Amino acid sequence: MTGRVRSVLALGSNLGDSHSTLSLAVADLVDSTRVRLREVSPVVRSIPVGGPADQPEYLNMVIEVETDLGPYELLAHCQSVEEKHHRTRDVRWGPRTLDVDIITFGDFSSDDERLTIPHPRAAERAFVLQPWAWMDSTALLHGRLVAELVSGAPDRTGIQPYEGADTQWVP
Ligand code: A4P
Ligand code: MG
Repeated sequence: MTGRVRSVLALGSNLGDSHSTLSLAVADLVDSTRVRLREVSPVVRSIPVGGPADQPEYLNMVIEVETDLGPYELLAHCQSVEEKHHRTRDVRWGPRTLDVDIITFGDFSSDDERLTIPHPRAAERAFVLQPWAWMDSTALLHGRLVAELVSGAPDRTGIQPYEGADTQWVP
């Protein structure tokens, strides 16, 4: 693959100071001449999907970057940023200080377990789709408008814009 490719990355956090973790992680992800930031979504609060009961709510966001890294190099870069923010992998879908997933990578598609592109669960997850649609109302996933996919996502009612740590939210 040559040239620069646009890629959408999804970030999530539900442990620690999630808002500052997300801000620092965006800065770390684009702190490279090889990964440029193009767009940033609003941060949303979201009800946990799957995983252990009683885990805290998440903050989620997406960004669009432009990169000349290959897809596996970008995955390694995302994982190094997760490590930097003390991500440990204990429980699948369990609480985490930082999760960074590659949602799309240009037109590239792959069903490799190590890197599945587009991300296999993104099309049904409002915590990815809603911030993405707010960032880019024309975005497409699997040939469908992301803004329309949101309305079919089971967790869509569990999403709201993040307006600061002190705001009350009764979903
Ligand atoms: N991997 C394969 N494809 C990709 C990809 N496109 N991007 C592999 C990133 N990684 C990919 O990921 C496990 C393995 O997936 C990696 O080794 C990589 O090679 P992980 O990050 O170690 O584990 P995980 O995140 O616990 O698993 P997974 O399957 O990525 O979980 P999901 O599907 O990302 O779900 N609810 C709310 N409200 N907000 C959230 O952010 N996140 C999850 C995690 C569940 N519920 C949530 C949220
Ligand atoms: Mg992940």
